Amino acid sequence: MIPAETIDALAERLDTAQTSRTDTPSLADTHEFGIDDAYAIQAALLSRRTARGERFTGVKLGFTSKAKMAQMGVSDVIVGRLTDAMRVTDGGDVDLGRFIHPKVEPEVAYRIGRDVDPDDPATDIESCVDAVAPALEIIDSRYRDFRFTYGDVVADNTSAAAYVVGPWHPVQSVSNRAVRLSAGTTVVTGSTAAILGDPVRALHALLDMCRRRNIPLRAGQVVLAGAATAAVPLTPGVTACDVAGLGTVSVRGV
Ligand code: OOG
Repeated sequence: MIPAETIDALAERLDTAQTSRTDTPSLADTHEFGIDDAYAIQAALLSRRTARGERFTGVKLGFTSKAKMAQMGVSDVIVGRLTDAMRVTDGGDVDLGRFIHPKVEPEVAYRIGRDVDPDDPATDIESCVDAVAPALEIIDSRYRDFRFTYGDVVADNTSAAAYVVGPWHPVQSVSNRAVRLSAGTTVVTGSTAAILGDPVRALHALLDMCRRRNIPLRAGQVVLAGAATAAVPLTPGVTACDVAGLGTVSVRGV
């Protein structure tokens, strides 16, 4: 592991990049660190935010698509944390000035219905989830030009920046549902099958990550299961995501 003061210094660098909306070069350009260090930097970064009064509202998974894993040369998902400062109301406005170079991804969200004990081997993650919804995730890498290594992106809270959750539905299978993202004149279509083959697999991958990375999951928290298409730039105007059978979630960039 790299020294604790280096962990803190790198967390501060990422925090400042976000709060000042100024990108920063890849940490890996100047530092050698492993994936455990990267999660320690992420935890230090989130501690700075909770010290400022932000509350955890959930978690997100990344690299859940084969294309993204192949692009990054990894075979594992990544996990980041969501806070109340990142939550945007369905149909609400989001100030684009908050971000450096935001992109948006269509997703599926699950709601945790009761606290999850990751250390209990008998935990059945599917039975801990009570609702499912269409969602949008806004990603905004703090790194220049979205250029990062696997460790970099984990340290940077997996590029998480904001999220919007649409109408909740009783939990059900959402495998192979058509997904449509419209952002200004850009329309992309895909399927929930892009999320590890079936978004329910994201829940199992998440439980495994929570065990390995000591991340608690509490009743009421949200799980963003991963992107159903490639990310597109978030631009002024309405961006909407429709997931067949779950309806639409939208946000207006201003
Ligand atoms: C990293 C985060 C990607 C996903 O769904 O794979 C992500 C990035 O591309 O900035 O959230």
